[in-house]
Amino acid sequence: MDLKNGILCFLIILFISERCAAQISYSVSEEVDKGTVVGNLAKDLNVNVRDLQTRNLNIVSGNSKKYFEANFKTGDLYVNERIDREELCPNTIKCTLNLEAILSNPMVLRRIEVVIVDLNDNAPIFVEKSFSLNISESSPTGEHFLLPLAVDADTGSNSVKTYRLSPNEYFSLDVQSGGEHSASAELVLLKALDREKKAVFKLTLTAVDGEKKHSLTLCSMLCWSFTLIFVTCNFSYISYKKI
Ligand SMILES: [Ca+2]
Ligand SMILES: [Ca+2]
Ligand SMILES: [Ca+2]
Repeated sequence: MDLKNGILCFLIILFISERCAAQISYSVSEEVDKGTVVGNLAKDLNVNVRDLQTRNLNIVSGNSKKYFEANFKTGDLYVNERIDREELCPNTIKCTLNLEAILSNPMVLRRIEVVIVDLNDNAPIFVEKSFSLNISESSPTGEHFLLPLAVDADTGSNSVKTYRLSPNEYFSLDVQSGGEHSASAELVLLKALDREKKAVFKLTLTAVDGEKKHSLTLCSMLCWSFTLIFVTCNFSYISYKKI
């Protein structure tokens, strides 16, 4: 590359980098009402509100849905479509929507990142359609038994945080908190079994998501549970019940 071409490349890169200045970052909760303001574009693009129209502000994204629109009277970027984090970013912890704001005369291009904040809007569910657990009456106390995991479409603290077992004197739960991941639980035998005294145990395992302060958590706790029937003989049975 000769000196002339090198200078030309440098000037082009300088021009592009000036036009593509720092990214604008916003965040908004999923499922908010249409019209919810995300941020003020006029302020963040550092232009007068009336210039947004005269300079043909265009908001571009790679999504088929137009999740955001600009209000040319106020300069606000607002929510234009329902945003469902679970539909947009299934099985991912961080969810972002990337946009570009383009102004003409002179041309300015700014990248906009909108972080979609998760709400606890999904209850944990047990995927297994049937489950049985046969326990020998000779099992020693303290023995652990694997239990089915519940799944929750939400993420982080809105996912499965713990499990609860209906009160009984023979079994307890050993719950492994998964930190950022979903919790898991094992059944622990507390007391020696005697098939002649009691052959079937009906216990309810409940998956709990989020934190108690969220009203939706209460719904998750009450809405989903299933009944396990433990047997000490060959008979086994399970039924789901919606409380
Ligand atoms: Ca959702
Ligand atoms: Ca959610
Ligand atoms: Ca949840």
